[in-house]
Amino acid sequence: MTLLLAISGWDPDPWAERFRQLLTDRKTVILGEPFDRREVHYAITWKHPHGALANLPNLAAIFSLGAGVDHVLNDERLPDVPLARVVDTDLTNRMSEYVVLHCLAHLRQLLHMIQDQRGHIWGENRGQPAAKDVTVGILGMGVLGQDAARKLQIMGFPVIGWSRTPKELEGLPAFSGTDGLDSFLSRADIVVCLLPLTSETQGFLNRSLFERMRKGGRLGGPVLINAARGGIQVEEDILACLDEGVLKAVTLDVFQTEPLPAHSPLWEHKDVLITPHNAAMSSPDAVAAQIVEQIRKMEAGLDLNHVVDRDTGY
Ligand code: NDP
Ligand code: OXD
Repeated sequence: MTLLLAISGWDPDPWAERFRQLLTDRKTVILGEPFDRREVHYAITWKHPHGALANLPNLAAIFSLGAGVDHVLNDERLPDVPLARVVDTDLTNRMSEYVVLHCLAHLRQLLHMIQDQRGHIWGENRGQPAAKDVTVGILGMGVLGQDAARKLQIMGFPVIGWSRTPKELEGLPAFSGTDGLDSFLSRADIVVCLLPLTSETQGFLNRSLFERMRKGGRLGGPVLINAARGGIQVEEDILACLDEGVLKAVTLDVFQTEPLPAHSPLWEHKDVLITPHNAAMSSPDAVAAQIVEQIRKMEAGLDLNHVVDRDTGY
């Protein structure tokens, strides 16, 4: 039985090494090495080349190395076998660190502080709103959204959430669906996007949404943080809305094209914080062990965890 690692954009070697350590009774191959297609029972993917998982007659399951699976589902030749995604404590904690970091950065006006420092300006008279006066709204109240919400509450932020289906979350006002979106947007000073990229969320962070975000809050305008997927945002609208004052500031970890092209005006914009799609990296140590556990479960006749619903796309 062979495990096929079909990874692009990340170094496959640490993954192969970890799987080989954990599964000594199997063969692990990296796409590009010679292998017998009939022997492959499991495929492990991060942005695999489209079609690379077709013609594997004994394939039993596909495992995404990321929490998001848009990179898998956009392959039109994807075999019809169960697809499981990553739900991992380490990855969840990393994302919450990122969300808390960037909410605090905007609360404490870090972008202005950096500019003041570069200009040798002692800007002590800038206002300093407290976390309790700034509401954070999280788009996407799944595994990552719920954990980030709890950690933001510990920092003192009032937090609200929005999801596709209605939710009851203790101590956390929750909105859902198209009907609940405007109420959600009108209450949030900082909007954090932790949605999956699907046919419904493609281009969702656009001018129409920014114009419906809360105005006049303690930050002097709405702030957007997108740590989900670049395909959810319309970068042209973000830039125009920043320039027109519709948006106050943004943090972006993900982009329509990655790596973000050197000529993108986002790099230079004074109200933009950029990180290189590293809000929450999958760690080979934690994630490979989880996939091996899933393989063992499957082989014991049990159901896989975290199986993706191909109809909803997440
Ligand atoms: P989950 O599947 O656990 O949660 C997704 C949430 O989004 C759910 O609450 C779901 O609603 C909601 N949702 C989905 N579609 C819609 C819609 N059309 N309208 C409203 N709400 C919607 O995912 P995770 O929390 O594990 O991960 C979220 C995303 O974060 C991933 O898909 C990935 O793209 C991104 N990510 C980015 C990383 C980075 O480094 N930048 C790292 C890891 C993940 P409901 O609860 O009703 O189903
Ligand atoms: C993920 C990611 O989806 O790292 O896990 O983007």
